[in-house]
Amino acid sequence: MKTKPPVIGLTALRSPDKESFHHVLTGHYLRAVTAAGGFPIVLPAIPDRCDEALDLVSGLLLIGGGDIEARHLGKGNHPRAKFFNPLRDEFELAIIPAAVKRKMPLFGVCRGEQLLNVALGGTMYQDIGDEQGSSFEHLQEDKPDQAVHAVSVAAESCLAAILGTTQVSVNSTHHQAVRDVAPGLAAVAWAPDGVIEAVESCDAERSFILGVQWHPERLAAAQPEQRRLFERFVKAAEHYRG
Ligand SMILES: [Mn+2]
Repeated sequence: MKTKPPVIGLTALRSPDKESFHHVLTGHYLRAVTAAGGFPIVLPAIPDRCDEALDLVSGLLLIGGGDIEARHLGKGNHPRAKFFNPLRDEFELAIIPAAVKRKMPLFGVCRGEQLLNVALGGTMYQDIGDEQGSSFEHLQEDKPDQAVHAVSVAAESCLAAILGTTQVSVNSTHHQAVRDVAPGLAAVAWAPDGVIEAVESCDAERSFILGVQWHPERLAAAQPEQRRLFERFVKAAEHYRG
Protein backbone atom coordinates (compact mmCIF):
# COMPACT_ATOMS: atom_id res chain seq x y z
CA MET A 1 0.00 0.00 0.00
CA LYS A 2 1.32 3.40 -0.98
CA THR A 3 1.73 5.65 2.03
CA LYS A 4 0.60 9.25 1.90
CA PRO A 5 3.38 11.85 1.76
CA PRO A 6 3.94 13.77 5.00
CA VAL A 7 2.37 17.22 4.89
CA ILE A 8 4.86 20.07 5.32
CA GLY A 9 3.60 23.47 6.48
CA LEU A 10 5.36 26.43 4.87
CA THR A 11 5.35 30.01 6.07
CA ALA A 12 4.84 32.74 3.48
CA LEU A 13 6.25 36.18 2.82
CA ARG A 14 4.73 39.50 1.97
CA SER A 15 5.32 40.78 -1.52
CA PRO A 16 7.59 43.82 -0.90
CA ASP A 17 5.56 45.99 -3.28
CA LYS A 18 2.23 45.18 -1.63
CA GLU A 19 0.86 47.03 1.35
CA SER A 20 -1.21 44.10 2.61
CA PHE A 21 0.22 40.70 3.51
CA HIS A 22 -0.40 38.66 0.37
CA HIS A 23 0.92 35.23 1.35
CA VAL A 24 3.46 34.53 -1.39
CA LEU A 25 6.42 32.21 -1.85
CA THR A 26 8.62 31.08 -4.71
CA GLY A 27 7.88 27.79 -6.42
CA HIS A 28 11.39 26.57 -5.53
CA TYR A 29 10.20 25.62 -2.03
CA LEU A 30 7.23 23.69 -3.39
CA ARG A 31 9.41 21.81 -5.87
CA ALA A 32 12.07 21.03 -3.26
CA VAL A 33 9.49 19.63 -0.81
CA THR A 34 7.60 17.58 -3.40
CA ALA A 35 10.83 16.23 -4.94
CA ALA A 36 11.83 15.09 -1.43
CA GLY A 37 8.56 13.19 -1.02
CA GLY A 38 6.53 15.68 1.03
CA PHE A 39 3.32 17.55 0.29
CA PRO A 40 3.60 21.31 0.88
CA ILE A 41 0.84 23.53 2.21
CA VAL A 42 1.09 27.24 2.94
CA LEU A 43 0.14 28.19 6.47
CA PRO A 44 -1.91 31.33 7.14
CA ALA A 45 -0.23 33.81 9.46
CA ILE A 46 -2.77 33.73 12.30
CA PRO A 47 -0.67 34.05 15.47
CA ASP A 48 -3.36 32.87 17.90
CA ARG A 49 -4.21 29.75 15.84
CA CYS A 50 -0.75 28.14 15.72
CA ASP A 51 -1.83 24.89 17.32
CA GLU A 52 -4.58 24.40 14.76
CA ALA A 53 -2.05 25.01 11.98
CA LEU A 54 0.40 22.52 13.51
CA ASP A 55 -2.33 19.89 13.82
CA LEU A 56 -2.44 19.82 10.00
CA VAL A 57 1.24 19.16 9.35
CA SER A 58 4.15 16.89 10.25
CA GLY A 59 6.96 19.37 9.58
CA LEU A 60 7.42 23.14 9.54
CA LEU A 61 9.46 24.88 6.84
CA LEU A 62 10.28 28.51 7.63
CA ILE A 63 11.02 30.24 4.35
CA GLY A 64 13.16 33.30 3.63
CA GLY A 65 11.96 36.89 3.43
CA GLY A 66 12.36 40.36 4.89
CA ASP A 67 14.08 41.46 8.08
CA ILE A 68 12.71 40.87 11.56
CA GLU A 69 11.70 43.98 13.50
CA ALA A 70 14.41 44.67 16.06
CA ARG A 71 11.89 45.38 18.82
CA HIS A 72 11.74 41.60 19.22
CA LEU A 73 15.37 41.89 20.35
CA GLY A 74 14.69 44.93 22.53
CA LYS A 75 16.30 47.30 20.00
CA GLY A 76 15.49 49.87 17.34
CA ASN A 77 15.63 48.94 13.68
CA HIS A 78 18.93 49.36 11.84
CA PRO A 79 18.75 51.93 8.97
CA ARG A 80 19.51 49.21 6.41
CA ALA A 81 16.90 46.77 7.74
CA LYS A 82 13.87 46.50 5.44
CA PHE A 83 10.83 44.59 4.20
CA PHE A 84 9.28 44.32 7.66
CA ASN A 85 6.19 42.22 8.19
CA PRO A 86 4.96 42.60 11.79
CA LEU A 87 2.23 39.97 11.46
CA ARG A 88 4.65 37.45 10.02
CA ASP A 89 7.11 38.11 12.85
CA GLU A 90 4.37 37.62 15.41
CA PHE A 91 3.14 34.41 13.77
CA GLU A 92 6.57 32.83 13.41
CA LEU A 93 7.69 33.79 16.92
CA ALA A 94 4.58 31.99 18.18
CA ILE A 95 4.57 28.90 15.96
CA ILE A 96 8.28 28.04 16.31
CA PRO A 97 8.21 27.39 20.08
CA ALA A 98 4.88 25.58 19.66
CA ALA A 99 6.44 23.27 17.04
CA VAL A 100 9.54 22.69 19.19
CA LYS A 101 7.31 21.79 22.14
CA ARG A 102 5.71 19.08 19.97
CA LYS A 103 9.17 17.93 18.79
CA MET A 104 8.01 18.57 15.24
CA PRO A 105 10.76 18.71 12.60
CA LEU A 106 11.72 22.31 11.74
CA PHE A 107 13.72 23.56 8.81
CA GLY A 108 14.57 27.26 8.55
CA VAL A 109 15.88 28.92 5.39
CA CYS A 110 17.64 32.33 5.47
CA ARG A 111 15.26 34.55 7.46
CA GLY A 112 13.75 31.26 8.67
CA GLU A 113 17.10 30.31 10.24
CA GLN A 114 17.30 33.73 11.92
CA LEU A 115 13.72 33.53 13.23
CA LEU A 116 14.35 30.03 14.55
CA ASN A 117 17.30 31.38 16.51
CA VAL A 118 15.46 34.47 17.82
CA ALA A 119 12.32 32.51 18.74
CA LEU A 120 14.43 30.18 20.88
CA GLY A 121 16.29 33.00 22.65
CA GLY A 122 19.20 33.93 20.35
CA THR A 123 20.20 37.31 18.94
CA MET A 124 20.96 38.82 15.51
CA TYR A 125 23.33 41.03 13.64
CA GLN A 126 20.91 43.51 12.12
CA ASP A 127 23.51 44.42 9.52
CA ILE A 128 26.58 42.22 9.09
CA GLY A 129 28.80 44.91 7.56
CA ASP A 130 28.03 47.42 10.29
CA GLU A 131 27.79 45.21 13.38
CA GLN A 132 29.94 42.16 12.67
CA GLY A 133 32.62 44.11 10.84
CA SER A 134 32.72 41.89 7.78
CA SER A 135 33.71 43.48 4.49
CA PHE A 136 32.55 40.34 2.75
CA GLU A 137 29.43 40.74 0.58
CA HIS A 138 26.62 38.44 1.69
CA LEU A 139 23.92 40.31 -0.18
CA GLN A 140 23.97 38.77 -3.63
CA GLU A 141 22.11 41.20 -5.86
CA ASP A 142 21.31 38.91 -8.78
CA LYS A 143 21.43 35.29 -9.94
CA PRO A 144 20.29 33.89 -6.57
CA ASP A 145 20.44 30.37 -8.05
CA GLN A 146 24.23 30.56 -8.20
CA ALA A 147 26.64 29.78 -5.39
CA VAL A 148 28.83 32.77 -4.45
CA HIS A 149 30.71 31.88 -1.29
CA ALA A 150 32.17 28.91 0.55
CA VAL A 151 30.82 27.53 3.81
CA SER A 152 32.74 25.31 6.24
CA VAL A 153 30.61 22.83 8.16
CA ALA A 154 31.52 21.38 11.58
CA ALA A 155 32.69 17.81 10.97
CA GLU A 156 30.74 16.29 13.87
CA SER A 157 27.45 18.01 13.01
CA CYS A 158 24.25 16.47 11.71
CA LEU A 159 24.44 19.00 8.88
CA ALA A 160 27.78 17.55 7.71
CA ALA A 161 26.34 14.04 7.94
CA ILE A 162 23.35 15.02 5.79
CA LEU A 163 25.43 16.95 3.24
CA GLY A 164 28.09 14.25 3.16
CA THR A 165 30.77 16.95 3.18
CA THR A 166 32.19 19.76 5.32
CA GLN A 167 32.69 22.18 2.40
CA VAL A 168 29.84 23.58 0.35
CA SER A 169 29.36 26.52 -2.01
CA VAL A 170 26.23 28.50 -1.33
CA ASN A 171 24.15 31.43 -2.52
CA SER A 172 23.81 34.39 -0.18
CA THR A 173 20.95 36.89 -0.15
CA HIS A 174 21.18 38.27 3.37
CA HIS A 175 22.66 41.26 5.19
CA GLN A 176 21.61 40.03 8.64
CA ALA A 177 22.82 36.92 10.47
CA VAL A 178 22.75 34.95 13.68
CA ARG A 179 24.79 36.60 16.45
CA ASP A 180 24.40 34.73 19.76
CA VAL A 181 23.11 31.21 19.24
CA ALA A 182 19.97 30.27 21.16
CA PRO A 183 20.17 27.81 24.07
CA GLY A 184 19.65 24.31 22.71
CA LEU A 185 20.96 25.21 19.25
CA ALA A 186 24.56 24.99 18.03
CA ALA A 187 26.33 26.94 15.28
CA VAL A 188 27.57 24.34 12.79
CA ALA A 189 28.60 26.25 9.64
CA TRP A 190 30.51 29.44 8.89
CA ALA A 191 31.30 31.69 5.93
CA PRO A 192 34.98 32.64 5.36
CA ASP A 193 34.44 35.86 7.40
CA GLY A 194 33.14 33.93 10.39
CA VAL A 195 29.45 34.72 9.86
CA ILE A 196 27.29 31.85 11.11
CA GLU A 197 25.64 30.06 8.19
CA ALA A 198 23.78 27.23 9.96
CA VAL A 199 22.37 26.24 13.36
CA GLU A 200 21.01 22.89 14.44
CA SER A 201 19.75 20.84 17.33
CA CYS A 202 20.94 17.36 16.74
CA ASP A 203 19.64 15.78 19.92
CA ALA A 204 17.76 12.66 18.86
CA GLU A 205 15.16 13.51 21.52
CA ARG A 206 14.39 16.83 19.86
CA SER A 207 13.79 15.39 16.42
CA PHE A 208 15.09 17.58 13.59
CA ILE A 209 15.84 21.28 13.96
CA LEU A 210 18.02 22.83 11.27
CA GLY A 211 18.45 26.35 9.97
CA VAL A 212 20.64 27.40 7.06
CA GLN A 213 21.49 30.96 6.09
CA TRP A 214 21.62 30.17 2.37
CA HIS A 215 18.79 29.16 0.00
CA PRO A 216 19.08 25.39 -0.63
CA GLU A 217 15.74 25.34 -2.48
CA ARG A 218 17.41 27.35 -5.25
CA LEU A 219 20.50 25.12 -5.34
CA ALA A 220 18.70 21.78 -5.07
CA ALA A 221 18.39 21.29 -8.83
CA ALA A 222 22.17 21.54 -9.35
CA GLN A 223 23.58 20.25 -6.04
CA PRO A 224 22.58 16.77 -4.80
CA GLU A 225 23.86 17.60 -1.30
CA GLN A 226 21.37 20.49 -1.05
CA ARG A 227 18.54 18.17 -2.13
CA ARG A 228 19.47 15.88 0.75
CA LEU A 229 18.58 18.63 3.26
CA PHE A 230 14.97 18.46 2.08
CA GLU A 231 15.00 14.66 1.85
CA ARG A 232 16.25 14.33 5.40
CA PHE A 233 13.73 16.92 6.65
CA VAL A 234 10.81 15.17 4.95
CA LYS A 235 12.01 11.83 6.30
CA ALA A 236 12.02 13.35 9.80
CA ALA A 237 8.46 14.58 9.21
CA GLU A 238 7.44 11.08 8.15
CA HIS A 239 9.00 9.69 11.32
CA TYR A 240 7.24 12.36 13.42
CA ARG A 241 3.86 11.51 11.88
CA GLY A 242 4.41 7.81 12.47
MN1 LIG B 1 26.11 34.20 3.32
